[in-house]
Amino acid sequence: MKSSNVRNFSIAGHLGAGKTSLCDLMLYKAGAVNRIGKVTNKTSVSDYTPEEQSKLSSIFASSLNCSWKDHSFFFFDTPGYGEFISEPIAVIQNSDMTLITVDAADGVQVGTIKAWKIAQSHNIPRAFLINGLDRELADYNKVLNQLQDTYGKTVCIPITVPVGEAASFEKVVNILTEENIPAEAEEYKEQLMDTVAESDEELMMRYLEGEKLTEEEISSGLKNAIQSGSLVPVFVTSAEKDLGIEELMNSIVNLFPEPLAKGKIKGSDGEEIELSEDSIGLARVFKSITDPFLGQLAFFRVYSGTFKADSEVYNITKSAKERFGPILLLNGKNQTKIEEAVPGTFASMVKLKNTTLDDTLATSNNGKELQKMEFPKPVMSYAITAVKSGEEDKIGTGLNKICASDPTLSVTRHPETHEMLLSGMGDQHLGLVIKKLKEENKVEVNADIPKIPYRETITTNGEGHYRHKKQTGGHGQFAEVYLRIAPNPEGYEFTNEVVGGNIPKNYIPAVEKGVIEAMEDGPLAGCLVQNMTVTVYDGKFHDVDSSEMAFKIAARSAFRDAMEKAKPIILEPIQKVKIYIPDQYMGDISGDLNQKRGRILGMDVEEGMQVVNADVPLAELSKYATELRSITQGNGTFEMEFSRYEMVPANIAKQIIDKHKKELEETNK
Ligand SMILES: Nc1nc2c(ncn2[C@@H]2O[C@H](COP(=O)(O)OP(=O)(O)OP(=O)(O)O)[C@@H](O)[C@H]2O)c(=O)[nH]1
Ligand SMILES: [Mg+2]
Repeated sequence: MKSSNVRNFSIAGHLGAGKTSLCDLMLYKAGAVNRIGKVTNKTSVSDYTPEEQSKLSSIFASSLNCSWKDHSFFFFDTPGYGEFISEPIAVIQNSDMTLITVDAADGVQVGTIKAWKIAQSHNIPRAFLINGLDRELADYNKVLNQLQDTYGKTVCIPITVPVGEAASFEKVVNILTEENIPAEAEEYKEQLMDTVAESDEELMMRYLEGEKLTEEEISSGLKNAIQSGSLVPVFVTSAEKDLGIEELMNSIVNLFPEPLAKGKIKGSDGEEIELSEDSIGLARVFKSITDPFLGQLAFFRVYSGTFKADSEVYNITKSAKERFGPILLLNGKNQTKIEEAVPGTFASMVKLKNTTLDDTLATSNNGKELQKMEFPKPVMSYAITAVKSGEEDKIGTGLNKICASDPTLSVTRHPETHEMLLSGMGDQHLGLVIKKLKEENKVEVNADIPKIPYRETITTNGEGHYRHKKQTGGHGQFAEVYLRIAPNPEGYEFTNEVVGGNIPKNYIPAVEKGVIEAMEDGPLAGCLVQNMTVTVYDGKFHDVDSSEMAFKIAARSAFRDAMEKAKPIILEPIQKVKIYIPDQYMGDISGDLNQKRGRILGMDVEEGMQVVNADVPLAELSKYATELRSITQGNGTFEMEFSRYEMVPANIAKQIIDKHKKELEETNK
């Protein structure tokens, strides 16, 4: 197999646009399967997991391959559902081309825009596929215009077009190769020929002189423009009526980039690495799953050189040797073995000992590490607890194992609330993790809304004093501390202004320790106290009875005394939120943000979508992934990150304080 005969691509786009149906048809046309798999009757090669079959929708990216006209296609079908975004992100970043599938009735949707953004931000060339030509409400021209309005009239140009009456298209033709093309396609053909001519002066002369260019000349003239993103070819199909599939597959051969076309890739040190067929083998592990039959399965994309089955390879990231067994090509869950993998191959390997997601594999230990992949931050968390005590460790280990294969998942122990947090992209994403955790580990867990890590601070200066004195049996305990606290927007600072040795120097660290301990358990609601300068300025000690412990105790109480006088308040985390929604939901979204005590900072239009930037308290966002989905019927997404702490309004502060009091009473009972 030669790399120039490989076509590597990803299929992405909005939920239900027909990606998986298209994949099943391509596999059938290419003879990779004997029967057409169908999502709706649970026979799809790509949607093969029980979860996908019960949802009738993709959840995981699936590896697929077939041969077409002496070319090997390596491609991945990805889910359109927004919460499983890590799947298309990992795949798109590692493909040579992204085919963005758009529904012929619904047009550009949030999943379309996401797929475009991911590909564009990684300089991955793009093509559009308008699928569902047969749908009752399909409007090819409207969707084409919408793509052109959004991404450029001279950028998105059809290569294949439907022929016939709008309501009953009977075929799809390639406007570059077919003689009889619809009148309106002539204009596109001219635009394409101009692009071809621009790519090469000699071609330009011959074209201007009226000479007919060969299909090969035309496609090589278009490939550069596609590679650079200045041309985004638009195809059209009906996966239901089997229209335009072969035309699309022919264009994949003729127009999609060759794996080595871009010539280089970024290394982890930011330097470019040259790619070639015969240099050191380099591959990135971009997906890793635990298969019930095969065990740990690492999917990798070969960038350079050739990997051979049953050979020694190096994990550059981990500086470790690995042993390759047979190289597997997967079609969904069906595997075939190959002897070697050339640039552009999507292949997989079982039982690698030291390899995890995003590692670079090489055929020599001189290989350079590839740049790390990028993923969005989680937007929703659950606090996970064990139903049966004693199972905490098992749960932690199980969750860590699941999270290792999905970069948009994380398990952390919150340093302030001490809860075990499972974070991800939404309730369905997290629900799937919990289901898997229960099944694989036979444990029972509770998943609750996490506690908000409120904080406390002061609004004015305060003075505190405490004299700790105890006489018990032998020698007693004695320490006395005077301190001042003052608001400090910069953070925490501790200063010592004790003179005359009233508190000897060696006890000052104990005083600070007492203060820090007290700051971890604020007086209002037991939260972390922040933003103040604490100054110890006087005290008393006793030769025999003073000790570090005594000074710690005195400092803790002196600090509490000062806090009471310094008008303490509760602070809450405020998140910076960016929401993407279609225009028609603007009213509902801003109304909802208002109710959530949010502040809209600005609105923008990006690629035909409304973008709302707002500051919203974290306490109001614990279910936002779910709420946004229901407000927009799945057509909105959002990102968020921590911005700062702000004062909680009085009525809410009261609720927090009362709740804390109750909890204290409960534990003291
Ligand atoms: N009428 C019509 N229906 C189609 C076409 N393509 C797919 N469908 C149907 O649309 C539904 C969704 O198709 P899928 O192929 O699962 O769509 P998808 O893009 O893979 O969806 P996700 O994986 O959930 O993002 C299925 O019921 C398909 O049978 C088409 O061209 N015409
Ligand atoms: Mg699908």
